[in-house]
Amino acid sequence: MSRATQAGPSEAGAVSAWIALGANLGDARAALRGALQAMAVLPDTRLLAVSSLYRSAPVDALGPDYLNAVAELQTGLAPLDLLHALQAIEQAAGRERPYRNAPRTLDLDLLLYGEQRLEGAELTVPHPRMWQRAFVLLPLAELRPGWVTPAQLQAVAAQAIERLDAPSAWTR
Ligand code: A4P
Ligand code: MG
Repeated sequence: MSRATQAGPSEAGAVSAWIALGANLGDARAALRGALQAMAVLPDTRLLAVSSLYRSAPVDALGPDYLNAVAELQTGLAPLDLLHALQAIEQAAGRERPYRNAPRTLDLDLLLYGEQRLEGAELTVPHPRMWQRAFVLLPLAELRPGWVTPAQLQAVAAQAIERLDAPSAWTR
């Protein structure tokens, strides 16, 4: 795990948010690195920590293997404002949505927003499918040791996933 130490925006009212990063089209590693840089400069937000980089076989999807990671933000943005900011970063990376679970240049999903539970037309938090996915739980467990349980990790143990790079190796 890499944890930033530099001072950021005011922490009053800020919340920790965990973001799943994924890509399986184009230069996926560059897309994920670009997404980290873009999230780090969102208003009232700082990048607190980044997981290792993983390669994973598509889950409920076809196409090439994915690169996946998880990042922790501290943000004063409201949940929907954060979602819209993440969607703008996806669009800037050339994201297209021809059909459900299509291969993508960049996907940024909001996994957790503090302790909040939200169920709206645009946003469900915690992300409803996160517990079924090794490509989410393994990197998240790096950033929140003890929060993801051994039983939850065991439940996704059959999924094909490989840790490629430590945070310091892929984010620099
Ligand atoms: N939405 C609701 N809640 C959220 C949330 N917590 N975070 C809505 C992000 N978006 C949320 O998302 C569709 C709609 O979900 C949005 O309009 C938003 O309002 P999208 O990004 O357009 O499409 P998507 O990412 O394909 O949808 P979804 O449902 O998030 O897909 P999944 O279930 O995340 O699956 N296999 C591997 N190995 N690695 C992957 O990264 N990703 C998927 C995508 C499938 N298989 C994969 C991977
Ligand atoms: Mg998505």
